[in-house]
Amino acid sequence: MNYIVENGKGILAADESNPTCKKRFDTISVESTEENRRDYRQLLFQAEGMLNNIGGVILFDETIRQSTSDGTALVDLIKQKKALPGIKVDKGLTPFENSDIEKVTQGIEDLDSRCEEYFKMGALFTKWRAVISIGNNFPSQGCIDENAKLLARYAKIVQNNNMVPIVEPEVLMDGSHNIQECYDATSRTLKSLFQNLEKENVDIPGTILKPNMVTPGSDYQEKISIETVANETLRCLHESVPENLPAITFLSGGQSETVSTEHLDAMNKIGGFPWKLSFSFGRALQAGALQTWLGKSENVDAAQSAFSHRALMNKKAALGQWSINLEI
Ligand code: 5MM
Repeated sequence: MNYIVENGKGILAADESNPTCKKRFDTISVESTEENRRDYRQLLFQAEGMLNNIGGVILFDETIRQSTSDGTALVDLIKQKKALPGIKVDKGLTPFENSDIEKVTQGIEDLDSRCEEYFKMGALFTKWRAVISIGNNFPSQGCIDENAKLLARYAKIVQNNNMVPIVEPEVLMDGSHNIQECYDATSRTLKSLFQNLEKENVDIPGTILKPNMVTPGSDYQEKISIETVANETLRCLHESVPENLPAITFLSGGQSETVSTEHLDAMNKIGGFPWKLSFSFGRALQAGALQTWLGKSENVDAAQSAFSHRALMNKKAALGQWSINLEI
């Protein structure tokens, strides 16, 4: 597991479910067919910047079974770049107790047998995403606790199957809430998560946390400084995350590519924490590559360069060595 985040390396989250992939492809007017999804993921996994910057890739069920047109398994492309293959094992969201807004994550019933299969297919780590929303009367403690309980049961099952679980409790950026409201929701979520992990006897040194950063909502009007987000995120983590957790790999959650990098870099420059602090970005690693690719084979090289650049920038940020001059 340490390998995944060694020397500033991080994780590429390429585990978009087919509906999410369609949303991303719609922005570049590319049809979300199985072949196009395969071609796009192949482009990413073959990019030069995978090497030394990306320690693990989270795949979706369809992708772990796919091969290139010349018959190379996509899992093998990842291994050729010295990264470890991982797999998203949750089955998406369903309403929490008939709520219109709050959600719980599905997929626990047959998780054990699916883990057995994924391990045989080469997966070495897994991911389960829970989603927490902020609004007038939520998140409710009931929804937080139910999601935390499921994350803990998931982590235990995965460890029993000899893989490393990534626990992802994502407090969404959607809304106009301020940074304090995000802090409170994140803090309650992390506290409940670690209480439940302990209750389930999950091995914390064998677990990775994938949290949101503590930011205001995406519709919040005031500008909040990079330093404030970095300080509030670290304060929140210090308050709730045990010291024997080895690694925290952030999601980007809708922040732009550069802002995600800047926040990660600012936290690593502050330092003073016991965990490795790195990235497990989806959109913040892929946005530029996707907009460059546009589904055209003649754009593959340029799209790979865009992705490789982002991967390197985030590695620098995970080491606290990023600066804006490197972006040019
Ligand atoms: C890449 O998207 C992942 C799967 O989401 P869906 O089940 O909704 O398709 C998602 O879990 C992702 O790994 C995280 O949200 C991190 O991605 P971002 O874009 O927030 O960095």
